[in-house]
Amino acid sequence: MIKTIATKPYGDQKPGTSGLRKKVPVFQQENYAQNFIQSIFDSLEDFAGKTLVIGGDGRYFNREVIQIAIKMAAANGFGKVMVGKGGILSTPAASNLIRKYKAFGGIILSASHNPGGPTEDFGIKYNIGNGGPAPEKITDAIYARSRVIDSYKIVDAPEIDLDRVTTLTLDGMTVEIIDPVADYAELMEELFDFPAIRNLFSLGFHMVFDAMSAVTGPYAKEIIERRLGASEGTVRNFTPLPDFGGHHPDPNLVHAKELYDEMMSGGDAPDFGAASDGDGDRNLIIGRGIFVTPSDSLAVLAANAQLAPGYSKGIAGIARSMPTSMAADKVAEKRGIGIYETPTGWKFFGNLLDAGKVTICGEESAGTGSDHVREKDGLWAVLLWLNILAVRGESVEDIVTQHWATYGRNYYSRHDYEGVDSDAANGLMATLRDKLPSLSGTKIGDLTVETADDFAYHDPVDQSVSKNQGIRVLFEGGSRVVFRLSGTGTSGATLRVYIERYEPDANRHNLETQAALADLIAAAETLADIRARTGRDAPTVIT
Ligand code: VG1
Ligand code: CO
Repeated sequence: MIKTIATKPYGDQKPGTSGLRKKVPVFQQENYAQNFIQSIFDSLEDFAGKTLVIGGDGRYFNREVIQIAIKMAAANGFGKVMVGKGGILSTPAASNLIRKYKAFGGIILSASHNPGGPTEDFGIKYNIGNGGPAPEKITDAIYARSRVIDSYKIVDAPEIDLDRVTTLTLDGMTVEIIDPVADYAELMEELFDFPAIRNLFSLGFHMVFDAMSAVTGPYAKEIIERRLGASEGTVRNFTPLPDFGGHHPDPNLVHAKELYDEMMSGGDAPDFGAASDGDGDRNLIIGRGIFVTPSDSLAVLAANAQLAPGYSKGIAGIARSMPTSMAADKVAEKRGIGIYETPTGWKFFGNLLDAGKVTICGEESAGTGSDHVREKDGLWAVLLWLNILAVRGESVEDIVTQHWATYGRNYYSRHDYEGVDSDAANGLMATLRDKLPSLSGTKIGDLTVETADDFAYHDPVDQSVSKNQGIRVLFEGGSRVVFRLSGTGTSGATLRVYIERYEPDANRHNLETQAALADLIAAAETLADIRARTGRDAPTVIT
């Protein structure tokens, strides 16, 4: 039976970089999740009888919201929902399902790399029929709707058993509980040379993968250990836990420090270390003795993708988010293929991928992916690396060093100041913005500002314009500093400062990154007065 329930709008349901993210207690307010889900449905057209994919990263509150979403989908007229068993679907696996089964769209429950638990983070994201995150036109409509919503529709029914693969009917709608891993694993087998990778493992190649007690555990177990024959124990922390074991499921050098230390431990270290985040779309790549920055990883993967069967015809072009280093641009220039610079967030890659302008995309925040789905894909990146390592028969360090020798090295680092007072962070950005017109030609230490602007993106496919996407200061010689505020945080503001320096000289490719960037780090402080404005002596996280 369909019930229409009266509700009152909340004013704060504006989706950020990747969906709506709030603390769990915020989501637990009366009808909070229901309001947002109904606002999504109210912003869509012509979905009667069609299919909706539903799943999440298994974090605290996942199961409750999945029950709500299924019952609301039935009440709103969807014909079918496909739900990952146990409520589990990694973000890239959900994207694949939407595409493969030509679903109308999908609801993904995740706050990605943010911690989980009763007082931590939760999130809801809507993906469209191409499998990718809803573009701004839709997220703006959802937000507008959420501000005036006065009722939602839900089917009155008992709890649905999510833990058995089965098909049932709910008030005329089909509910398919599916194996969350099978379709995704099949896609990976199509893209990569599994026999070559199996052979690599049989020769004693030693890998460790940290699933960070998050969603990739079951995927990595099936693919890396069962299908590729890596020894049992290769995949660690493989059981998705509602609170990720109390950790941040963020595969960076701070939150995956144990893995990093192991990989840096010398001659006995594994050949290859990797990790993925809460919802499985990010990746961390570390070779024995060498951390590969996500920006470098994007460039290396783009330069070598043709070694994997799925990309044997070559790639059409590369897209990167604006703050991502320009290492990928060097590859594109040399290959004579397109290079696109988009705002932060995967939703901006969708049009370029759909139009066939690019094959591989990446972000400095550890996101890499291709046209196989419309989300970034952590395990995909790990498997492409494995495929390249298997074919080239060289170490990660050798491959990266040779890459730098060929293209030059883009020293790169991101400094995050988390949990900063919002007014202070906004003040810092506003002051910088005001300075922009007068910056060209200014000298800071030995650096001279060439240009400075507030990045605006003109989508070449649908001509939409997105403004205020980050302040970038470009120095003579190709170095740059970028400032922007995070759109995924749930308390206060996070200031991100991105720092990059290009070094063509191979004799200078062995510097310590922070040292290589020291003059630019100092220039960022001079430009933005970070210490005084944030009250912080140092960044919270350096990646
Ligand atoms: C961050 C990253 C961005 C990424 C986004 C979602 O956004 O910088 O590159 O696409 O997270 O990633 P922001 O606005 O906080 O800088 V995930 O893995 O949290 O879906
Ligand atoms: Co993520």
